[in-house]
Amino acid sequence: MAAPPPEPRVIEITARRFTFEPAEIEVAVGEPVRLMIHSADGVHGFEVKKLKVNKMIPRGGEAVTINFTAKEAGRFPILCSEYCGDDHDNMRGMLVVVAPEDGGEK
Ligand SMILES: [Cu+2]
Repeated sequence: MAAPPPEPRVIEITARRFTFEPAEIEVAVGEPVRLMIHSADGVHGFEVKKLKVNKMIPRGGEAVTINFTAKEAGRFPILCSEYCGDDHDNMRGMLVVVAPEDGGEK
């Protein structure tokens, strides 16, 4: 019998002027991840240039889902890609992708 595909790990993120919460997200290379991002105020954006991710986060709190599996380790800045006010340029987060642990459980 075929094994079912692995369930992604769900990470909830809140975008609000002018921050992402949590500001730093850590995932592992090869780990399927589902980001569920919602806005606590107006329109924001969620962009990770290196992963070619760019989604508009609407006002009203409805969650936007982004599924991805990181393929390389590193630190990837998260930007707000929709102008949201005076401190928009400082609205930053960080996606930290770590190499899979050696000797982990199979
Ligand atoms: Cu913003």
